Amino acid sequence: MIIKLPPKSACKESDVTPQSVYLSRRRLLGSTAVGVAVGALPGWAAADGGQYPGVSSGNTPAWLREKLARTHWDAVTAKGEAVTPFKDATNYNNFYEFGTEKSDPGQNAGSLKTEPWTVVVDGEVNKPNRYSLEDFMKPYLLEERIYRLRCVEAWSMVIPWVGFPISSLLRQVEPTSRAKFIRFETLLDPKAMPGQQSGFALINWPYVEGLRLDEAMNPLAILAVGMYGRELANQNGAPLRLVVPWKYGFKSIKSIVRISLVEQQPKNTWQAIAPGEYGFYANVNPQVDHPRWTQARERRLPSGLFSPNVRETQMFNGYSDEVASLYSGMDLRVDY
Ligand SMILES: Nc1nc2c(c(=O)[nH]1)N[C@H]1C(S)=C(S)[C@@H](COP(=O)(O)O)O[C@H]1N2
Ligand SMILES: [Mo]
Repeated sequence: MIIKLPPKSACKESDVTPQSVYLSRRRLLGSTAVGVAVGALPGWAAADGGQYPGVSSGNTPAWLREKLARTHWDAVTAKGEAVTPFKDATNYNNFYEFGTEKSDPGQNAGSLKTEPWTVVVDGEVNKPNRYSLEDFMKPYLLEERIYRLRCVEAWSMVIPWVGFPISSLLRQVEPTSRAKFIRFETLLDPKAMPGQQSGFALINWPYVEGLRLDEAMNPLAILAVGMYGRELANQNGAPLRLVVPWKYGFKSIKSIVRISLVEQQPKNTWQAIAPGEYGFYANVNPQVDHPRWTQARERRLPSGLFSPNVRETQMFNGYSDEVASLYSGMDLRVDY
């Protein structure tokens, strides 16, 4: 992955939405369920899609709209940190299926058809199944998780996701005693995803990611179906993506169609491309530099050319209390 300077059009820091403002807007959104007209909401809070430049999500299906309205807001937050503007979260993306420039996914992901969507759960489980997304989601209450997202390229955002813990899914499908890892696969559809036509030939499509089973069981690890109180934008991995906030962003695989419980550690996409630079664990760690750049600091977006918004990177992206015990006894320089 390549570090690029933000374009001149990048927003100013003053455009950042303070969390208090985001939260009060979001409460308004929650109240749509009890009759506030959608037209009374701030533009970005309306859950019907299509009104943001570069946001190419489809029409929110009714079942998802209903589920979103019943979200448990504020389940976890990045306290005191500003939420990244929606505009940045949806126009500065990594989603190589739609091109390698940060603006490509926002411009190209409209070709992704997210309804109907099928999710397969297979491998070492007592209850393998093939679901429509609606059935897949049925048992779970959605929660809002406001998390830091730290890309291995040394930029970061704060994004309010809506989703549910993977542990809830695992309890439903019952991994067998042989299951040691969970493997995720993105949709393979070169017609809808131009990047898969060979544009970035280094990747052996589809994109694959994985977690150790105990990592997947950690309460912070979620499957997201929404962001900013609405459905996921296509460029952010609609209609279903992984979010593991203590790991570099490439672990958070987008547009998932297959979830497999497996015995062997899966080979994830970036590890397969450059094993000396990207590992399986990919825990955010300011003490272990990327071979080509430091991981001690990050640019928190939006970050202007003349007023770079640079922060110290935190161990496990600030989630040590919740996850450090998963790695006790491991040498994180070896298992990077
Ligand atoms: N299928 C797929 N998932 C992916 C990627 C990708 O190229 N393809 N990029 C990853 C990287 S490198 C990052 S930083 C995050 C970015 O998520 P965002 O665009 O929603 O901020 O998605 C991750 N998930
Ligand atoms: Mo990334």
